[in-house]
Amino acid sequence: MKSWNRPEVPGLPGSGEAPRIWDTASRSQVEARPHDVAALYVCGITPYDATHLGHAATYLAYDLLVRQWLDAGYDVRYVQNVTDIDDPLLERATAINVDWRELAASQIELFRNDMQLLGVIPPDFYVAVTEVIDEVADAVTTLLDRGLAYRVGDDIYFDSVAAEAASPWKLGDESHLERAQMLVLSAERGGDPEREGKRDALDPLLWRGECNGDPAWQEPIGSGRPGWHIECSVIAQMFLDIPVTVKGGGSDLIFPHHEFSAGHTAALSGTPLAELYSHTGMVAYRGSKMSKSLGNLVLVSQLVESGADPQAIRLALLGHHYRSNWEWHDEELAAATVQLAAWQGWAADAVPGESLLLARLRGVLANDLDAPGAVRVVDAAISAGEQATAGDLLAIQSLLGISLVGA
Ligand code: 5CA
Ligand code: ZN
Repeated sequence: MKSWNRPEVPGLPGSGEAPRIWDTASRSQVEARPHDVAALYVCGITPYDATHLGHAATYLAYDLLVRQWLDAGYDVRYVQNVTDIDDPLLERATAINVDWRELAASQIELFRNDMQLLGVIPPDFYVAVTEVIDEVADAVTTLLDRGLAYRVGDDIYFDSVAAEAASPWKLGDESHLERAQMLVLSAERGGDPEREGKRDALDPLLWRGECNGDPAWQEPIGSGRPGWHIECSVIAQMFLDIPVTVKGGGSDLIFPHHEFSAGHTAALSGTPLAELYSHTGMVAYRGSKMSKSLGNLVLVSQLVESGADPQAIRLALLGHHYRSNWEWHDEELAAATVQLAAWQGWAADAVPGESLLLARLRGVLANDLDAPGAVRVVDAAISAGEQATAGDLLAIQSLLGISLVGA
């Protein structure tokens, strides 16, 4: 599928370092040092109610990671999926009486526009699940053949216990959750621990047999559609060498989604999915996590329509560390607009010359993508009366994605 236009990312003098990123699995900061190409897989949207500021903050985090890798001289291969067939999308389409394909297409287009406005680096491969149904069905066949999947009625489930015995994967290695917590989260996040006939309550669905007139694809394993975790496992393996350097997404995906995507991948390939599992914090609004199901959304497109400068939205988001859980307040946009104007005023007087800020920016960003620290570096230079240089503006554009050149 087409993604969106790439922002200009100027090359900078010298080179930065591979960043140290928090790894959920090892519970430590790990240098995200690619062996050859930096391979990044980030879980994409389920296309309805896009693009809220929580989505934007998550994709901005991985945009910063890509910028760090580019600055360190690595080639990057970035893959993002779109969950364009899943229960919540179908439910919404039914509720508003729109064809699910139309709903998905319009929301994906909105997301592309928003990402482009925010200057987010696009994935090299932007892949919808509906583009890879045959490959998902093949993977499910392989798991069935290996005795790592089983049927319950027309549905097919992953046999977690058998997969643990047959692969390097262990349930809980990534999330470190107790089984009781896993059962609760599974029920909350699309799983069905109560379903009769499963070998283990946590076993996730790989293939949903056709039911209730829902969309279905005719495949040798039966007519149906993919489960959730298998899509990211299959797309990652199709487009990237496994293990990928970083697998990313919001912290609401740690369990069950990322844990089981890793399980499916290990069961299919014998190899762990990723070297490093990275997760972003959750953005809240009016007291709760911003989410489609609660409806407490602030959409990028609405802010832009009401006159916000997308660069001010970006700057507001950069002011929060990607791993923190934080709450959006309406005043943040006004504050970031003032801040952006101060940066632009400083930039307007730039003189030719190298960047005096570059080393400082590289230093803070290499430390787990500390964007708030990088923003403070610029603010401090401005308050200290440091003269802007052309090099500073390029450094800010390249590493933070805020373009002050010609502002
Ligand atoms: N399609 C699946 C992933 S395969 C999905 O979770 N889609 S989503 O539309 O619900 O979320 C898209 C991305 O935004 C995910 O990485 C998710 O973790 C992240 N996300 C969702 N809500 C928030 C939030 N309030 N704050 C930060 N990130 C969020
Ligand atoms: Zn995913």
